[in-house]
Amino acid sequence: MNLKFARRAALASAIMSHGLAMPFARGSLNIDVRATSITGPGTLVSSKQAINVQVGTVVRFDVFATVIGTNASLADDKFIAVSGSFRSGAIGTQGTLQLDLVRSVTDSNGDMITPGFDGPNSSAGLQQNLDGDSDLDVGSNTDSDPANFWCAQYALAPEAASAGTANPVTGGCRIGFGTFTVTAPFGTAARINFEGRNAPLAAQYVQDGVAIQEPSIQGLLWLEVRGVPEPSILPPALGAAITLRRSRHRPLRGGRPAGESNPAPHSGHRPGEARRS
Ligand SMILES: [Ca+2]
Ligand SMILES: [Ca+2]
Ligand SMILES: [Ca+2]
Repeated sequence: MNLKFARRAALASAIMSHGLAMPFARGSLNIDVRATSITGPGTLVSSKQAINVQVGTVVRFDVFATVIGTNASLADDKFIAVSGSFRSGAIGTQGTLQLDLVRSVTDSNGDMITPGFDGPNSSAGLQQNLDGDSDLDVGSNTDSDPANFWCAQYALAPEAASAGTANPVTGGCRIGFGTFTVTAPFGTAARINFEGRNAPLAAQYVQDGVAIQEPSIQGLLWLEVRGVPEPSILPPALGAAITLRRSRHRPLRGGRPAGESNPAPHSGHRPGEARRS
C-alpha cells in the first residue's frame, strides 16, 4: 500500500467512524471545524456532532488547518494563510455563527512570545447571512474582494507554521475558534463548515517543502448540530387502531394480561394524553 493510498484510507476510516457522508478530498490544505464544548441544553456526541440542542444553546468549536503531504515527512507540511467563509447551511437547525482567530501572545514590552494567526491581512470576518436562510454566517459571497472574508494569516508570514498531519480531521495547527448559538432548533441538522474562496491567493501553505498558492476549498467534514426532533403526531386512523387494540387487552376483574409488567407510577398525566389547561 503506497503512502498516499494509506492516508486516504485513514481519512476514509476517520470519516466513516462519524457515520456521516462527506465530500471527497480535493486539496491538500483542509480547514477543519471541531466542536470543543457546549453550554445549555444538548449533548456533544463528538467533535463533529452535537444533538438535542435548544434555543440559546452555544456550541464552541476550534478551527484547525491541516496540510496533507505526499512524502513520509510531516515536518515539511506547513500553513501560512487562508481566506474563506463559515456557513451553517441553508437547511436544518439555525443559529448565529461568530468566528475569531488564535491571537499572538506578546510580553509587556510588546515583543512576541507566541506567534498567532492574526497577521496583517487577518480578519475575524463579517457576520451576515450568506445562504438564503435567516441566520448569520461569517464571510462573503464576493470571491473577487478579500473584504469581509474570515482570514487567518500566520503572524510571521511568509514564514510558515507546522500543520502536517496524516489525517485531515485530527492534528494540524489550531488557527481560530468560534461559536454557533442556536436560534431555531429543528430536527434536521445544521452542517457548519468552512467554505472556500475562489481567489488565487486564498490558500497559502507548504506541502512537502514546496510553497503553494491556490483558491481555498470547502472543509472535508462538517460539524453537525441537531435540534430536538418534533414529537411525532399519529394519524387519526392509526390512533383509533391503537385504542381498539388496548380495549381488547383490557384485563378482567382487575387482573393484568399475562406477561404485562407492573405499570410505572405516573403523575396523573398519561403518556400521549394532551394536558388540558
Ligand atoms: Ca443556517
Ligand atoms: Ca445563513
Ligand atoms: Ca510532507
